[in-house]
Parts: sequence; C-alpha cells; structure tokens
Amino acid sequence: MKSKALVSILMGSDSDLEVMKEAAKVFEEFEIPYSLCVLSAHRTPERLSEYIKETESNGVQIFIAGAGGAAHLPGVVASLTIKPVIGIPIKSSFLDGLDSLLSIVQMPKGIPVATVGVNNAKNAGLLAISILSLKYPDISDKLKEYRAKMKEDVIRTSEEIIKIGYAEYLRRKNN
Ligand code: RP5
Repeated sequence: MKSKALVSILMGSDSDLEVMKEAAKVFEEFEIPYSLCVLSAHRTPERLSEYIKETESNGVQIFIAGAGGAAHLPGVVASLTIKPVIGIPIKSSFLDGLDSLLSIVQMPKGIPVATVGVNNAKNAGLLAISILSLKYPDISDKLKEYRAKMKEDVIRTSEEIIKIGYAEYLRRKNN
C-alpha cells in the first residue's frame, strides 16, 4: 500500500472545491494517496512555487490543477515542474467556463497542460490514474476492472431499456 501522495490536487479558490472533490473521490475509490491544496497563481505565487517544490521532493508524480476565469493556475504549475499537469477549467459565472477552458488549453509550445472538459474533475482523476498505471501494475489492474464494470453497466442499462421500454425506464430512474 502506497502512503505518500502520488498526486497533488490544486485549485485557485475554495469555491472550486465542489468540482475538484470529484477528482479526490476517484483517488479514494482507487486507494491512491493524494494531497489537496488551495493556492492561487495570482494571489499566492511564491507559496505556489514553494509548494510545487515541496510536493515534488515528497514524491508527487502528477499535478491536477483547477481554476476558473483567468485560469492561469494549471499553466503556472506546468511552468514550475516537468511532471505531467492536468488542467480542469472550472465553470465561471459570466462566460460559463469558456474563459477557463481557453485560458488552460491554449498553452504556449513547450509547456503543455493536458486539459479535460469544463468541470470534469472526474476525468482528470482517471487520466492521472491512467498515467500512474504505466508504472504501477496494481493501479493498472484496478483501472482495467473499473473499465470492465463500466462496460457491464452500459450493457445492463441497454438491455433493461429494450426489456421495459424507455418510458418505464425513465419513470423508474426518476423515482
Ligand atoms: C479563480 O477564480 C478560482 O480558481 C475560482 O474558480 C475563481 C473565483 O475565485 P473566488 O472568487 O472564489 O476567489 O482564481
């Protein structure tokens, strides 16, 4: 069992936590140790830089960073480490997250950030797990099981809709 954090989850504000907790939940399900921290690229740049150094020297291998609006956190994290960085655009109040998405995805050549969909912290967690599975066979096995279960769930749903019809299926689902 690994005990030191392998993944660091960062976010620009505690208002991002409702979204970002979905990444944490994936790591809990896979029993992968992670750390979680609120730090801003704009408000706490020095602390952010120190934190990246500290967590890297403690063994963190992947950074996940979520931010909204002028969402510079993932890009700044990527500028401070050569570890993979996964960015999560957080849905913003004025532009629905398009500002966050473009701020994160349009990185300059040389400093990439792997960007997931708006608010899709779950996929960020799963992508991190996919990267970790290159190194850890136990994580790879769990990811294969996860995918197999997902496949079974879709097939079961499909069969149920065929059996009882879509209207009854929706009635039961919404009750
Ligand atoms: C970004 O601005 C944060 O990542 C957050 O998504 C957004 C709003 O921040 P607060 O107004 O909650 O501090 O820095």
